[in-house]
Amino acid sequence: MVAEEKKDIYLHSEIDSTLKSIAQKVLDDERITVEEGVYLFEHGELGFLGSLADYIRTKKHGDYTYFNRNFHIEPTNICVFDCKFCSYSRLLKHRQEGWELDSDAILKKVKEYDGQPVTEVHIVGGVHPKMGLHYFADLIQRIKTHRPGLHIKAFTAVELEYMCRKAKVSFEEGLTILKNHGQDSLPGGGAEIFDEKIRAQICDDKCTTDQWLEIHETAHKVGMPSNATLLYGHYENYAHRIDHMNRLRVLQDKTNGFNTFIPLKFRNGNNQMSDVPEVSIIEDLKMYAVSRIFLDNFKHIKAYWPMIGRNTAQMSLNFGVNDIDGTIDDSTKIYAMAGAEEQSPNLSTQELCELIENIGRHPIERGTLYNVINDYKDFDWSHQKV
Ligand code: V47
Ligand code: SF4
Repeated sequence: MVAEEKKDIYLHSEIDSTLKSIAQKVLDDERITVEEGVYLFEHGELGFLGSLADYIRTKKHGDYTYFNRNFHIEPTNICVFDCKFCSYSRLLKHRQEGWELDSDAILKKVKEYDGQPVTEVHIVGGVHPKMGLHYFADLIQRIKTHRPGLHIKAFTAVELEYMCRKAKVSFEEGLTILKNHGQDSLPGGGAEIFDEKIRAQICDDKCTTDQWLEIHETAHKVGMPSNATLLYGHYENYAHRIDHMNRLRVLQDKTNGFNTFIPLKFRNGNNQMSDVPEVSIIEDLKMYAVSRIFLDNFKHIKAYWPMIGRNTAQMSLNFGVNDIDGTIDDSTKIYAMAGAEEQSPNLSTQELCELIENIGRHPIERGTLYNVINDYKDFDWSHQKV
């Protein structure tokens, strides 16, 4: 549908005057305010939010839908912190239930992917008191030396804050050391929810909101881009979600260092918040759509399919999402342990591409920084199994 026809839909459908004026702003390429963001969550029905988000996505990306080929390494699930939503970590006192991989074991895992066409390794885990900045810097260097072309996306701001504190270095010094040893970028985890009161309810002992933002700002300054997440569907309300996105939008205006925004749905399996019901798929789609509309300075919105399942991930592509990540195997345990949709996340490249093509989009394998690696439009799969 061409943009002009779409414009008519927004302006003539049965929506109130505030929603109309928000739609008009979007069509005029104007930024919406915090109050308008909250209004969209509270009063925008799903179809309306979807068309608005899809209009923006189409304008930014056309039919391109991205995925990448990566694998995850989780060095340990021992963690000094005690986030109430976490199903994965084992406190030090329950150490026997945890795992700790030393540097040789991690390098061995990297070597298992030798010869496979992966472009990224994603390294995150619990915050282990004995695995410090210099241990990880050395590990990164060993991985980089072994496979120089592999993009290393590693350590959440939570891990980084702890590493720098223990090593008694500033964030800038710590991040520069890691960068000089070969780290390329930061993942978006640990953001949870920025509102200080809700954050204290779900994770009161780890890095603060201000520290999370400072670490990402510093990473951007020293030349490492990063992602951002938001954990939704627990104690927060719509205003908290918009406040979170607004703090990201302000920082992105300053640094332009964020690649992608990833809303993460709270899953209630096996954690201290198991009494909190999970939100519906409608709410998931609303979250994607409003983030696409609100975060005008973020180029990409990613749905992490192992968490929400391949069907919801496919639907999300009509609600502003233009990237569905793409782990190639079941190398991450974080979500399976929380009751995520995909207990053994494994989609072949062909399946990922079909999922994208089945809704009329154009599958693109990307590198971490959204460089095009392979264009899979109308790819002939009969000769190749990848
Ligand atoms: O910060 C933990 C979340 C995050 C639960 O940057 C949970 O490309 C839901 O951020 N229910 C870490 N979520 C993972 C992460 C991530 C994942 C994929 C890609 C990227 C990227 C980043 O996982 C944590 C927390 O928000 N998490 N437990 C749970 N029960
Ligand atoms: Fe530790 Fe991360 Fe789990 Fe929090 S979410 S307890 S920091 S592993």
